[in-house]
Amino acid sequence: MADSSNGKTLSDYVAGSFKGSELDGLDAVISAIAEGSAHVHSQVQAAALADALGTTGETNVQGEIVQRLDKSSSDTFVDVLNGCGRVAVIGCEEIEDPVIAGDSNLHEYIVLMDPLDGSSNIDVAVSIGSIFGIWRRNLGEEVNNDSLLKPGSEQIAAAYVVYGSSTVLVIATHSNVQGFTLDPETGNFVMTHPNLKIPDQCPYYSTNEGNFGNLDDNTRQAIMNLRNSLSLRYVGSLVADFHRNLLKGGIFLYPADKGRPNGRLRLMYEANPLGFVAEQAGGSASTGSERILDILPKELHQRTALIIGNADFVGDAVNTIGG
Ligand code: AHM
Ligand code: MG
Repeated sequence: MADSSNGKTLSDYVAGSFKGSELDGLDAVISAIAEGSAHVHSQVQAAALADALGTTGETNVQGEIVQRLDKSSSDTFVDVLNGCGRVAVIGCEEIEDPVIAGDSNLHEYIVLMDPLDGSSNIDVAVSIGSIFGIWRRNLGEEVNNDSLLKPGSEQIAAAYVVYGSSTVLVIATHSNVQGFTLDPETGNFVMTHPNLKIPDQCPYYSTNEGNFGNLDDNTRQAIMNLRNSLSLRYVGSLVADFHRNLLKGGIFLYPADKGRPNGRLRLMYEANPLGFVAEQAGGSASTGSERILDILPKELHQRTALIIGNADFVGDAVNTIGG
């Protein structure tokens, strides 16, 4: 449950948690993400007033239309992450190739990110978010375009931000998930959701029911099982759906379908980071046949099916999909 009495800021938390440990330097990476998130929060809040909604007229590497806020949030996070002096290489949904820092051989961290998740909701004042997976690299290894092709199980931290009715930043390290809310007056993130664990109860399922007709028989059965006992909640922004299910209990499914045999969501900067958060909070994440974090990635922008949330319900769905 949220405990707003704590009052600890994100700066207090990172300063006391990583310095001098094997995660030394992670404080700078997390602080950069927080700084960028506060900036993107302001961009999102003011977008309509600043005439910053709508598209750039470009399509990204996924073949999707780039929103202006997609581009500005990508630029913001690339700047702060490069500026923190700890990140060797960044992989980003909006950028085709990895961004390698000039002095990358000195930097220990790799960050993969979806800088603004929930593109279809950007222009309509519905919750959107940012997602980050963080890996540590071996300083002895050369940094190149393949340096970030590591399995999700090797993440040392993950984070996401929801720009919703409030702006919340959730950070996961091993067995440790902490939530912070942005105080827009001060620009500080304050700990409001300490020690998050996904609840045992599972009142919600989240899926795009419009895709039902394109699913195979077993996946349809898995969805029908959920329909019979749970309430449907689907925002259409992965971060927002995941966050609700983490706090209230639930399961999210974006399975493979006839038109998308590899699923719709991206492995490296959507499924892996949220899979890491889910597992640290006592939940789980699967493709329907394999643990998300065990996938050996082949390319930066690869897609995956994703079933994530309450471990028991994910397990039941996977069993039904597997037949
Ligand atoms: P995006 O990263 O371009 O925003 O796309 C990912 C989004 C997820 O946030 C969400 O879960 C999914 O796409 C919604 O897809 P659909 O509109 O097919 O239901
Ligand atoms: Mg996304």
